[in-house]
Amino acid sequence: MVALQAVSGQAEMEAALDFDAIVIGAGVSGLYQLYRLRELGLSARVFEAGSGVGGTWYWNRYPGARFDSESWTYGYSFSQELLDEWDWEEHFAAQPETERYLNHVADKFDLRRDIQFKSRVAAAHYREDTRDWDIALEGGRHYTARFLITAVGVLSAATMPTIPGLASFQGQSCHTHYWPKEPVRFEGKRVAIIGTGATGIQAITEIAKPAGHLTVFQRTPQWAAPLHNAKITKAEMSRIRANYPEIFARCQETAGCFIHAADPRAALDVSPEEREAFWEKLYGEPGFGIWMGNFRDILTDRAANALISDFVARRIRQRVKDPAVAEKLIPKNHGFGTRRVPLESGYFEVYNQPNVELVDIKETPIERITPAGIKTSEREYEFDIIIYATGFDAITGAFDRIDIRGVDGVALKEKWRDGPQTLLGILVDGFPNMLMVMGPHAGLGNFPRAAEYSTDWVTRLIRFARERGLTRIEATTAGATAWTEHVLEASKGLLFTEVDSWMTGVNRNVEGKEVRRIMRYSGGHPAFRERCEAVAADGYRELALA
Ligand code: NA7
Repeated sequence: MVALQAVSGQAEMEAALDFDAIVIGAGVSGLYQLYRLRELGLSARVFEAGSGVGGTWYWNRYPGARFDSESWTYGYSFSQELLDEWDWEEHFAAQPETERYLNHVADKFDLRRDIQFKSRVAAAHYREDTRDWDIALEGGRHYTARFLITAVGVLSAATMPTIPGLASFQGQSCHTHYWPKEPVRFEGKRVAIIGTGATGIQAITEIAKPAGHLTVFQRTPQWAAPLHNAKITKAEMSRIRANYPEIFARCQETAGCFIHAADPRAALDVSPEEREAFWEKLYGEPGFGIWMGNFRDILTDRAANALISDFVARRIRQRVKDPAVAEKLIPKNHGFGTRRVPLESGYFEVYNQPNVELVDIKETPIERITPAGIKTSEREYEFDIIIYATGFDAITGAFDRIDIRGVDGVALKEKWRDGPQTLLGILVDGFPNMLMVMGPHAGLGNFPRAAEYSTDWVTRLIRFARERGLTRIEATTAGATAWTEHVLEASKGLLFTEVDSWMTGVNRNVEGKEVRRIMRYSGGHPAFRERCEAVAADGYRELALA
């Protein structure tokens, strides 16, 4: 009797809400989360800042944008019908193909009717008396929901450099993330690009082809390696389709949910000849094998890391004709794989073209953007177009840009000032009923594989709560502390923690993001899932449920 009353009380509370759940973001994880919430019979609304679905694949339309995951490992695995009907065109699909795929998913599952486009969430405040979230859009409209689900992605808060004079430039300029839908014409144009991360490297390679003249402003060179992309033939697609169960099973076994798993040998276990032959093979193969399928110790052992770095440096020297330019393109301040390895399709050869110039801005720093172009400490350059490939306020940036407040009005941004604290990258103590799909301290890697798991875990938790008439789900402080400590422990000994990059949360264009932090779980996906399963199997004891 008591239980029945509790449930009917809950029904009244739900009726007063606009939605059972509000999801922020209609990208890879937001779309799938909506699908799962509908299956549970929940009323849900997705707020999406863009005018279409796709998140990363809606925004990043710059020339050359593509993922470095094998396409056939990137698609959703939850629907056999979808797997049966979708043919990937390339082994590593470019942005237009992935955007088409995500639109196909939205249409197939009729997702659009619950997505509100051009709706950027400005604030989300938890209300203890009603155990719900009050969500405000830019422009002022408010909505309420029991659950707030963030599906905001990890690289969605783009950052412009803090260079004086940015607004004074009279030509065209754009951050790669906000690339226009209309084609940009480069023929005969003097083009500048600032930034040589994974994005800059893709964009430079494509824009160098049509541009009249391209000047690349490089602050830090990268250990880029070949992608080896190719079209997928009909016969290959049939083989892939027949192998989907094995492909997805393989992705479940590897640390990063890719098909590539570390070789069990240490680099110094084998002879120099054997090592060289193995690295030649990896350098000639498609995808992230050279990073994730390499000897097990290249990312932990300094000597092994120095050897692979030397191998890749030699390849760069072979590919770039001017030895002085080649030296500028070889990283000196970090070893191979300690930052995200950009995969490229002819990037280094671009510098053999007569219309391409490399400016090392460590030697001659940019002083300001001028109405006509860019002034370095050495000279002034004139441009028609300036492209900013300057990256993102990664992982926590998208959260920081929303005024998220939990119990007693505590701001999430404040709570995470010295680094994220979460339970499983999904829950935060003090922020009841907020669930993060692919939040900080979750495992990164092949995004959709990890996002599907996170979404399913979140969905199971919501089902558990609703079946029991629970209206308040929160990580306990002990649970969040234990997970955060585990995340920090798992990153010990990994060389990437000694290097500034978006993976260690460093972005000097953003105040407060100057120091390195542990932003993601490095223990590998099998261990991550094991921990998540243990929490669920234990009746969610690391959560306070009411
Ligand atoms: P990244 O990898 O963060 O790269 C940003 C680039 O922009 C990098 O070369 C930076 O140099 C450069 N940068 C940033 N700010 C400045 C200023 N103020 N002046 C000069 N140069 C600057 O972002 P991406 O978009 O390339 O890639 C992000 C991820 O998206 C990628 O890893 C994929 O997973 C998808 P720095 O290295 O900091 O010296």
